[in-house]
Amino acid sequence: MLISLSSAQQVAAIFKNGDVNTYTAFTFFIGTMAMMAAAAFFFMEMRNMEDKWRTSILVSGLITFIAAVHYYYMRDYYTETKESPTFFRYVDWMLTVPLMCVEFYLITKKAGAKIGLLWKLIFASVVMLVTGYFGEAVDRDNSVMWGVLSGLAYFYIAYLVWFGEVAKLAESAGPAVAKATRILAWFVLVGWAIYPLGYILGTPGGLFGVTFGGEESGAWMNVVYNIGDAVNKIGFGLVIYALAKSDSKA
Ligand SMILES: *C/C=C(C)/C=C/C=C(C)/C=C/C1=C(C)CCCC1(C)C
Repeated sequence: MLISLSSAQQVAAIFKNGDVNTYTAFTFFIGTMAMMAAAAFFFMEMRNMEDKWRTSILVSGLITFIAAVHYYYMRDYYTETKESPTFFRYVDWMLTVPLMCVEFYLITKKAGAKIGLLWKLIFASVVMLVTGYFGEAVDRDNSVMWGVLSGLAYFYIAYLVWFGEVAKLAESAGPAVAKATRILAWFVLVGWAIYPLGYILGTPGGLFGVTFGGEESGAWMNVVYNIGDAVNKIGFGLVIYALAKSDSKA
């Protein structure tokens, strides 16, 4: 059964005693539902689009569907153990972030994007996530170094979509694609920056050991990541959806 009784009880409990555990469980729960709804929406809307946009909408659906499944497991893991579901989190990201790179490739392909660009984006995202995983789960003592390495790969992706090949191709692909790409570039710069914030909060001594709501900052890491995922996965998909829809009408 997808929605266990305990989830419903947890949701009810949140409004009674809002501590970090209940907020975390709540955002996992809401995250699962939101990702499921978004996936259903994108899959259903596929057939209302012109052929050339169907793959892009399919990829938006896959990103949110994969996230929904991982959120289901992460919520379970978290409520059972009260520990960060780091492994599921990174498996999710390893699947969904490269798919976001595929989105950039697909919308600039019409302007001549080569497969090499896709591999560059995917390679950078894998470096970003593997180094992040090392800092969070394997070699925690050196989390600052791993975080910096991960950040370099992140800036490279941001560079490609703001000023590099992606930006240039999008400019020559017409105003609709150029505009959508600029919005997606903002997602990468601002939306994706939520994650290093979560990482810094979750790193021992991160943010100089500040506390929120009586908890050490690290306790809030999953809330921050869950907000980031909702903004980025659903928002990203909706930008692609709006682009495909306006172009399918025109
Ligand atoms: C749907 C999931 C997305 C868009 C995940 C994106 C994740 C990042 C941009 C993570 C970036 C990180 C850094 C830039 C430094 C610290 C380690 C990470 C992995 C949290």
